[in-house]
Amino acid sequence: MTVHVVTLFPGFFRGPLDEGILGRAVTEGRVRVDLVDLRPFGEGRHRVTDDYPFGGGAGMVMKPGPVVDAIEHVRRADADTRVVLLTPQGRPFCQEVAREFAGAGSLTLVCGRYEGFDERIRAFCDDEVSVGDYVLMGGEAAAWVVIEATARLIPGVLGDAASPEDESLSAGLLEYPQYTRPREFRGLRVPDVLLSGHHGEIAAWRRRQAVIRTARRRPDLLERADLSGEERELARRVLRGETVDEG
Ligand code: 6GU
Repeated sequence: MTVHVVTLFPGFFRGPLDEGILGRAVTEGRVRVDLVDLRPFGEGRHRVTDDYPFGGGAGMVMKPGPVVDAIEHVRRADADTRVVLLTPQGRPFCQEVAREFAGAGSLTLVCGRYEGFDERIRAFCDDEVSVGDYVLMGGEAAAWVVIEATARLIPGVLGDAASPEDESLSAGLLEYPQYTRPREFRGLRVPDVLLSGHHGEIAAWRRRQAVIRTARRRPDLLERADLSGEERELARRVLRGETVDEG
């Protein structure tokens, strides 16, 4: 897949792109990241990209001209790219949106700095996403989150053995507890079932733990989770604060 990133800070992405799994995916040609510096699209001798808000108020606003010129520059080279504005006002980015983006072939992530974008920029984008209900100083860190979550779903990026979508996550649940050696650490033991070698029992224990953990920590996820009747009842009991068999 190709990801174009429109940004005033292309250097933000260079270090992380040279490292780790994403770096390898880029080297192997599975992911192409095209950093588009917004500065040359700025206006006047100083290549200005922001200005004072009409009507007054604190902070600066991204000017429409430079941002839309940069978007059109990308679209001329890659007509089918999906242009996504990064803004706390966008639709919440989640695993489902990452899946959608991974299937898109080409994405253009538009990062802003300052207090916001001129409203007219929105008409030139296909989508808007937010990575959470907090305010960042700019869209770059949000763009990196989108790139990470999306790229790992591209076939081959995680290597052949790893499956990018864990079963519990794709069912809309939190991950079950994981353990590795040693069997006992400072008096804390690994649950016996995981040492039993009974794959059916292990799978059942993990699924049950995922349901219990989701009910305790993220009850908001339960509504959309893919649960059996029995699992729904287990979740309801956890929510009511009843003691349940943890297996
Ligand atoms: Cl996408 N951008 C900025 N600037 N802040 C955010 C965000 C995006 N998502 C959450 N906070």
